[in-house]
Amino acid sequence: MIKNKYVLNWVSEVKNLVEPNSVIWLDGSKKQTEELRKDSCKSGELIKLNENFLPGCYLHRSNPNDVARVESKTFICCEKKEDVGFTNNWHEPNAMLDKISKIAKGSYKNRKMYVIPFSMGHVGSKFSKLGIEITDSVYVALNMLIMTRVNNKVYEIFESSDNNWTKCLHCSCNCDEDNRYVCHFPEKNMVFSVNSSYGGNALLGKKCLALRLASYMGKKEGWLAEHMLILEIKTPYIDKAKYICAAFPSGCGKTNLAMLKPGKTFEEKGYKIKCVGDDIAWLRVVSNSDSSGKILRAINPENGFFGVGIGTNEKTNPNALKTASRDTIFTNVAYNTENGTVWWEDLSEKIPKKILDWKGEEFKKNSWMAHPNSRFTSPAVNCPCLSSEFENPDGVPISAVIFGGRRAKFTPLVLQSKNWVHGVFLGMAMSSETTAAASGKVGVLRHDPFGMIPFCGYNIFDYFNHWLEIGKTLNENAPKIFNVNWFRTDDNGDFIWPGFSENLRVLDWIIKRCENKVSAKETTYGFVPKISDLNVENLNIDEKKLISILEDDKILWEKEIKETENFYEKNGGKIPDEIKNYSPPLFKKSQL
Ligand code: GTP
Ligand code: SPV
Ligand code: MN
Repeated sequence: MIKNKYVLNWVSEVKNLVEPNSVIWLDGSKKQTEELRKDSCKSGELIKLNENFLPGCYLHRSNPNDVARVESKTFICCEKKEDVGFTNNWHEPNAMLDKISKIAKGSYKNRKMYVIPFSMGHVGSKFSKLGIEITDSVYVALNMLIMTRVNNKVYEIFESSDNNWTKCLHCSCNCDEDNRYVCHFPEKNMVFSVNSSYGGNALLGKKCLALRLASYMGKKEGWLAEHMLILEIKTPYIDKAKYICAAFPSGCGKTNLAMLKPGKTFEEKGYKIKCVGDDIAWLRVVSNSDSSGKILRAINPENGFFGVGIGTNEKTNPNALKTASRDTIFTNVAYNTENGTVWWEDLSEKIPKKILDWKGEEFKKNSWMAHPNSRFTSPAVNCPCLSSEFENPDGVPISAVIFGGRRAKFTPLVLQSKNWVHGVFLGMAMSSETTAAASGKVGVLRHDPFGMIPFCGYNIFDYFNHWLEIGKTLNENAPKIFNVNWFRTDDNGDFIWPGFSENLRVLDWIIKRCENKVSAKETTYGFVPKISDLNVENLNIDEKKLISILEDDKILWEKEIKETENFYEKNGGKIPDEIKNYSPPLFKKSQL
């Protein structure tokens, strides 16, 4: 138990509200975790998988109405509506607190209340933030134990942390969709979520704290909380490892890029990729150790991966499969009843003979066996390519920032911005086809600036300006900014670029650009590779098609810029003057 009086007061206040029959403080110990796992198997919340094939692994089936984040039920509750901007749902805080407290009242009756003190980021680092999640779901508790740092050191640091931590209250209730709310109270440093126990709605350290509230804190304190992977890359032509951050919207390839396994051609040359993070990055401007000005450093605040099942296999992402081969909770995947393992579409060519779908039902033709947003929750330490810098409390220095998304017909394979300000525009101009990570239609093109549309906890126009300010402090040491697109399709709807391990060819060009080792073709809208500079050795791709995705289409950009400007104006804002007027002028005045 923690003795900090602010902590005790809040825990007791919550206890009075939710009325549990017992309170259990989680400490992350093996013994306690094992007890929770046993309890959850008894209650049916988890199914133990075959210890020989998947040691320490469990299957969880969520309520079929509760399979993804629900953006329409996600609110930022603060005093002034204009503070949340057009990308968030706003609600007056006290009225919302009243409403959800009524829903939560007595909802832990005959249930246990789990109190989970956690650290996002390395315990005690200046990058890190503390939180306490209270939940009545043993599934949520076990996920939090994987995704965040929960240990004795966290308990110690809480004693001297006064009120400086985030309150995260989760109530399973009866999973009633109509009364589902995920509410953030930035001014109270609090998250309160009811009637969903799924992923980003319920593991409150993740999207709620580490993005929505953290982005708000970052704006106030001068740093950035981003929906970004962090990867380490070693190339034969540079002695030191380099680090790249990449922001892609949900379901657009962060985990896959972060765990990329180089193909034979690159491996033999000495290329290595290590993973620092796969979903969230916290970035700070700090003085460089050799006192050559300021640089951007990043940490991954999480301690595990909440990865997408579908599409993950031995070919596409062997590192993720290894990561999920022990001590993992699988959610909404199919169950191979013959050998007590799991399955999802594309995991293997053949569907296992004896299988139950994600709802626990028999095989049905033309229906998903695993849910499209089925996930694995695995500890970071399981990852065979985890970077040794994962545990560096000072983070890693960032050389390049990449933006990207799913665009079947627009934006080239890779494009380098002309400078930071232009790079911020590329982030603002991001659009992507929606995926199963959030409820709603899949494959609909929508604006998703910086991959943050569901996650920026304050006015997105202030966020754009915050990015511009960060660029000014970094000055000439600012990372180079790029845009990539692995998802261009041909007339048959097939992906043109083979993706996955082959994406290293693009990373290679990006690093060479950062190191001034390669020139580029300059277009009005950025720099693209000369075909001779992209390593296509042993790559099986039609040259004409490759050329088509390397080209930067002027006409489409003109249309896109107009559309982007209209979109922001329609929503009561505008492209910052700095972008409109910056020098050298990349866009004609009439275009922006
Ligand atoms: P969130 O966890 O929702 O934030 O997703 P993410 O951005 O980490 O995406 P992830 O890496 O899990 O990939 C999502 C889907 O895209 C999976 O089905 C992948 O198989 C697929 N995918 C990832 N990278 C590529 C790629 O390079 N090409 C193609 N065609 N598909 C990819
Ligand atoms: C995402 O949707 O971007 C995810 C999954 O990473 S969730 O944790 O549910 O937000
Ligand atoms: Mn994500």
